[in-house]
Amino acid sequence: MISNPYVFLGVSGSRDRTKLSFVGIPFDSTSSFRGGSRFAPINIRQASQSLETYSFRSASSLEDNPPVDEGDVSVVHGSAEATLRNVSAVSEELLRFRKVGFIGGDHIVTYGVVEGLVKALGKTPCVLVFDAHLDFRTDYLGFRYSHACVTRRVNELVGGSNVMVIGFRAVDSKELREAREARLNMINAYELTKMTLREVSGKVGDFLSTCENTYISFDMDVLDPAYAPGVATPEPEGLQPTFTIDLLTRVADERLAGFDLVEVNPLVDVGNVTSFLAAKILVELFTKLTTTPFKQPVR
Ligand SMILES: [Mn+2]
Repeated sequence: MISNPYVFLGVSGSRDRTKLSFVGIPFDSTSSFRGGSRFAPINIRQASQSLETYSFRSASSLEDNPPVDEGDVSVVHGSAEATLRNVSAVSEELLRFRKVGFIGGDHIVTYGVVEGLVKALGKTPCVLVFDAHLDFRTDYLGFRYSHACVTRRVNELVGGSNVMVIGFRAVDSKELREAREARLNMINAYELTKMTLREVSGKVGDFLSTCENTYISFDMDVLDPAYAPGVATPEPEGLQPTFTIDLLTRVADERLAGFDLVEVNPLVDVGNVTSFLAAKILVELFTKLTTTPFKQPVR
């Protein structure tokens, strides 16, 4: 692990008081369109310095119990395999005893986190993916460990009926067909934007109803590029922030072992708005988790 000049929210929490951690994964070697998400952990930390810690959703503040900023995973630029081994080791060790927000980095880092979680649990969690893309290709440009294949790889780890992807609107017809064949649970953006919050959370709740442990992977590009332009692969007609944060905080209950937020790219951002929104999402999610009774992952 590598420590940083900035920590999330400007102050790192006490390990005794809080079982929440913040971990950066500054790796973007599989980005195929516009690289730069390796700078997201430091930028989101910096943006967070100016945010307040009170959440009206949770009627609570992170002020007294901010997450412990563990620093960044040592990454190996150019090697997804070597980086994922490090991510998996950190994830396995931390997720046994703590709930962790992992901040990418490009989306492939999710594979390492989920692999570590499966080892920590000794069984498979349910994985809820927010993403503009299905990321269900067998390989992309010849690489299996690419951001464009991550949901396929996660599906191989935990099984299709244990994965739900919501908010997607960018697919090719072959990957859509294969996702259906793999029994992936899906709510695309076109369906989702016509549903009420109650309808969507009901559908997600049904999917999670049989799960002992859950994990959320949040790709920032699920949001509309008007709100989150600083991402590696923007896709128009996305979700709105308030609706999305309401949904996220509703489904993040005591079963949530950990989550990630990936694909913020400060190099193509506009006035840092994407990093500010990412930091806000983290404040809301972490606050929700501090107001939820802590439950050790079920092994
Ligand atoms: Mn994506």
